Amino acid sequence: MLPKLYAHPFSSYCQKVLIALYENGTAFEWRLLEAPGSPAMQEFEALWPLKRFPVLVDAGHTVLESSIIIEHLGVHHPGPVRLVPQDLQAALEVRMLDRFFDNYVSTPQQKIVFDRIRAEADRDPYGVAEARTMLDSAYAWLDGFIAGREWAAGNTFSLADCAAAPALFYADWSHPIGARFPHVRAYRQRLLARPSFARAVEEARPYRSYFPLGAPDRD
Ligand SMILES: N[C@@H](CCC(=O)N[C@@H](CS)C(=O)NCC(=O)O)C(=O)O
Repeated sequence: MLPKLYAHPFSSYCQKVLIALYENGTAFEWRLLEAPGSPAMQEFEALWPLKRFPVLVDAGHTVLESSIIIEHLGVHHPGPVRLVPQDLQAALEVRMLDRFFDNYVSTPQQKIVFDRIRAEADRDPYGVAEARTMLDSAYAWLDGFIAGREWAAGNTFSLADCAAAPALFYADWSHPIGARFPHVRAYRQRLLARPSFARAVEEARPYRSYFPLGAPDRD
């Protein structure tokens, strides 16, 4: 049986996993989380009451969290592109950078977006300002770190780049990566040109009207 992925094409954390699947041409069954009450949605809600996606079900195992799903795919469905290095020290750096993109790029990016879909009275301008400051700090650190590197962990595309691609894609839409961060902007472009991510971006294109801040007319 193929692994089943409960996911939505416009979701950044789902794209992170899709990149890993596409890098290795791994066959899987899409369980599209689109219509409320659909069979896929009901299965998903029963699997994971916290209702965060993606979720992977593989050979009877329910696998939660995008990073762990990618690690699981590497263990159980290895392909030509190893996304977590075998070398333990190199793997630690990849995991550290994966945490950076999730915690300090995706999390503040989502704070900005989710604030916008709240009722006006429930909005949190202080929290949004903090998120913008966090993104500026993350961009500044990354600009120095990524200068001279092709991919996050060096010359080899990894789990960290799977995390970086959708994180920086939507972060730039939510809090633009300024011209003072040329290395981050160039890295984002390299990620957009990577065929696995380009495919995920194309598959998500029909859903751009869902972006609460209004999707820019680019990318
Ligand atoms: N730490 C989780 C984050 C998953 C997550 O936040 N997914 C978003 C979609 S990109 C979600 O489920 N949003 C639904 C909600 O917040 O209600 C992971 O890495 O998989």
